[in-house]
Amino acid sequence: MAEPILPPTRNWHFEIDLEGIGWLTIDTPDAPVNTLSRAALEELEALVGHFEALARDRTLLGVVLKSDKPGFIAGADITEFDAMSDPAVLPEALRRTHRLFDRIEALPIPIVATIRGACLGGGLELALACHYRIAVNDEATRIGFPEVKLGIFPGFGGTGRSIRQAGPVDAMQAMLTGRMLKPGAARGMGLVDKLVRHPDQLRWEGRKAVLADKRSAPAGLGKRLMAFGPMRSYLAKRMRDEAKKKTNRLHYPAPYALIDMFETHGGDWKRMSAAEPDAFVPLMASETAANLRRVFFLSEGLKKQGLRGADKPTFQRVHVIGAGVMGGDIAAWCALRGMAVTLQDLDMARIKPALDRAKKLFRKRLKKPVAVNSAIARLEADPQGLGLARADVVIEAVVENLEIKRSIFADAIGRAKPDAILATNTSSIELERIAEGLSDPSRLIGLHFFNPVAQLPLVEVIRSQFNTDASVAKGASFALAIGKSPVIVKSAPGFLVNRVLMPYMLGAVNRVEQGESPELLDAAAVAFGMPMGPIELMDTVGLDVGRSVAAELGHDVPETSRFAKLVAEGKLGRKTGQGFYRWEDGKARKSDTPSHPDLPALGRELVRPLVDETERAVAEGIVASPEHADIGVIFGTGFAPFLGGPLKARQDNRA
Ligand code: T1G
Repeated sequence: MAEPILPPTRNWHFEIDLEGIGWLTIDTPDAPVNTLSRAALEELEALVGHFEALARDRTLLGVVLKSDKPGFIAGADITEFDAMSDPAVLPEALRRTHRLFDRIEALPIPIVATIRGACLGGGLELALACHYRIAVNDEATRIGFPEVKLGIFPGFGGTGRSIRQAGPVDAMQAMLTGRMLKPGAARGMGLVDKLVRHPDQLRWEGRKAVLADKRSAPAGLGKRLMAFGPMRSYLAKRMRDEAKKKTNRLHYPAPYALIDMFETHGGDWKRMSAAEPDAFVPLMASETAANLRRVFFLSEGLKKQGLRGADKPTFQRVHVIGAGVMGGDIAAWCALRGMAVTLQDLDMARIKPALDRAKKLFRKRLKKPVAVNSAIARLEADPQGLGLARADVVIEAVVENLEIKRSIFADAIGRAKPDAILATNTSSIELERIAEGLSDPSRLIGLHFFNPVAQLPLVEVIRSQFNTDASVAKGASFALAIGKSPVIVKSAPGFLVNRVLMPYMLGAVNRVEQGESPELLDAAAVAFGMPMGPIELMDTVGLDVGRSVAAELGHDVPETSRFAKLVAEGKLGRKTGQGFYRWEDGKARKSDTPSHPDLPALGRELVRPLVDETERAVAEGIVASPEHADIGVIFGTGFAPFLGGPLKARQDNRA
């Protein structure tokens, strides 16, 4: 029926059907997702030249841009960014893409983007240069500008075009947060024009849009108002204040550079886009951007620890034993992520508070009552432990008591499905000691979650000497299935994260004992790039917990120390309202920070024991590679992503 009138290139396939509609398919070879590599853009340039000629001949009525992969386009090709960062190459490359997108927009025939799956960064910028956008309204479709997470902002004209379509408030918000929007939200903002329910409808709706010569309207005056004159300065100031609460300009310059650009040029979308290349180049060439790219690839690499292809397991039912803070929150998280969960504890009174917390989480994250209710229905109180026999994954999170854990798993191994994962969330008992007592010790792995479960992306998958590669890989697969990032860690005291945190926290506590100000130390760690200072962290973790972890790791806390005294007096930190700080409404009350000539240098000093300990953990083979240590410590402690991880920071002489 349809004939390819232009030979397919490496990345594109184009054909015109009998109605005169052109179908342009992107298919980046050898990659799971489509990207706009330099080659793909050059090939597109040639194609657009043909479209111009065909439109003049009236042989082409319009073009539908589509992907046959599960995703649309995941943006520019990040693997090329190191090479592209060269200031001698980048500005011209960007301007060339700007000219290409401008030519697409200037075509007299309608160009319609049909979107399914990921439509991100440069992919969204290309869609915005088309005349009309149709997206599938499903769970897989995500639309957004994740560039800030890579230390940059949109560079293919997207800063201006998103403001044109969505108005400055929503567009800047999308670019500054990097959030991936659901199709409904993108439609509400004006980044997308029409939604369909199913990918199969894209073809029909794309055709209709071409035949009707559909053209998306820019944002109305009401939305654009904030881009004008004094309103724009006001908005820029508000956005800057907001950014300051979250990031330090010295560490993450991209959001601030984008706001500056908006303040100067945001009144005219064309000028905004035209200003992009000059502001973009220094960001792309920065150490921050290089390190954030490293974090992206390391994080993607963690997915390879799971089982893939035909071996990829599916998980439907999770049984959690222990409805305390960790067990309850793990159960809630699994239910949030679509698993059917049974939560077991001795009686309903112990399970109820966990269910209440879960409801709060569901409301906060899912918002829509239908979604909230089905998550609530997926999480079932199970005081009898009936769910265990049906579960694909059994997670134990009861008190840290060896005998209790042994008896739980002795029972579980007899009743659970033979291929179910059996996992303990212990953070302090050696995995081997729990496993030893079992009829098959190879069945037990560790799945170590972090508190708060909903916020920390890391799960340490703990491997005992009895485990096989396949059993830990299955554990990693489960972590991935619930949207967490797994790092496989050898069973050893403190695993990776607690082990490296403890010397950092205790080092700071020691300095407080010697009279230094907690406020100063915390401010220094934050100035270095930590998300929270070590003293505030100790208060947050709980001084009793901190002390017992310290003891397990062989760190001495003298009875006469202020730390030991606070624990003895029940001043355990945030949870009791008093620790090193006094706590009110979940916030530490801090006095003014004493002045210090070089806060970042002091921060660096404080962080040194953490970096040293990470080096030791790698030397002892606790994790598979230095890269796993870096990403594990970033995801488990929040260690400065812009430095690329503790070991990368040391290598760069930054820690
Ligand atoms: N470039 C290169 N590789 C990419 C890529 C990209 N943009 N996106 C994904 N990959 C690779 C990834 O490394 C992994 O490879 C595989 O694809 C993922 O497959 C000028 C500057 C799209 C939501 O930041 O968020 O456009 O490890 O099946 O889990 O403004 O990847 O398999 O070898 O595991 O379903 C902005 C980042 C670029 C998107 C898919 N774009 N990607 O997740 O996938 S900046 C991004 C993602 C830009 C312009 C600019 C996710 C995903 P490997 P998968 P997934």
